Amino acid sequence: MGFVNCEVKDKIAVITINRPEALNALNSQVLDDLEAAFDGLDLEVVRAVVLTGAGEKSFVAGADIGEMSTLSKAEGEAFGKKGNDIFRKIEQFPVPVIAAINGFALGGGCEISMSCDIRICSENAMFGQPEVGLGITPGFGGTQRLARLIGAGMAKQLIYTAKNIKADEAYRIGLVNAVYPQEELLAEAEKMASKIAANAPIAVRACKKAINDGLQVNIDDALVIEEKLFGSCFESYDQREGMANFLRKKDDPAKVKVVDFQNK
Ligand code: CO8
Repeated sequence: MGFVNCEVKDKIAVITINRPEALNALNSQVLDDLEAAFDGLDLEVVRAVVLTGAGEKSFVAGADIGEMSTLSKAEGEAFGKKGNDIFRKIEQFPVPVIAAINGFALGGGCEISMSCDIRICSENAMFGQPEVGLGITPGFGGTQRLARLIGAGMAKQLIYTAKNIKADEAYRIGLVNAVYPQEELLAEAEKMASKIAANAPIAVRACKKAINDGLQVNIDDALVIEEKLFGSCFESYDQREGMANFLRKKDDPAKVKVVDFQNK
């Protein structure tokens, strides 16, 4: 599909932004292709998604500066909304999305990674919000998600100075969960995705929703959200079988097996 490749194997989808000649910069077509790739996933099958960029140099080097350079105010706002809508779709995607950041994650590249559930990166990764140096704001969610992820003080420093940071600094401030050699990154992302995919899918989805929705409200309302999602797991095959397996194990350790969760 155009600028985005999607491969599904063993319950995991790997979505690759594929515009390496422009360091995978996000133009309107890339954004459309990305949305189509997520929309096209069969959630009866896919239990986790890995999002990465083509090549060894860049994850995503930002929104396409050429395309943005002549926009009017109204067009700029519309372009910001287009990115925000798609990134929000990724953030709210029913199954977890892991960003495997294999190089530059600048501007919209850092922002798309922040709409994913988990970020891991290669040693050559570089993060930053260079927008104020271009005369704009981080308009694909950067002013909101960076502060929520790493705290307002550090987010303001990165955004106001437009200074790029390397992988080790991104790890230190909690922007990424782990740093790997470039050649190991995708395998590590797929390994993590497989681990997620082996757990009860209804429960994993409920956890994502509980964390995301709960963070938007006060703690009392958040705990009600948690209670409802906790309750929603019961009477499922996966809950019955997951717990029965534990009880069988107590009864007779030889009876332990890996539960084949069914998503039902
Ligand atoms: N947009 C368009 N093209 C790009 C972009 C980009 N963001 N980044 C790289 N490219 C292109 C280059 O133009 C070049 O193309 P060509 O070969 O045709 O000249 C090709 O990719 C390779 O790039 P370089 O030759 O520059 O590669 P270097 O290794 O020398 O440099 C850098 C790599 C440091 C990553 C450099 O390319 C760079 O600084 N890129 C721009 C990074 C940036 O500023 N990103 C933020 C963009 S703004 C943004 O993302 C806003 C998001 C919010 C939007 C809100 C909407 C209103």
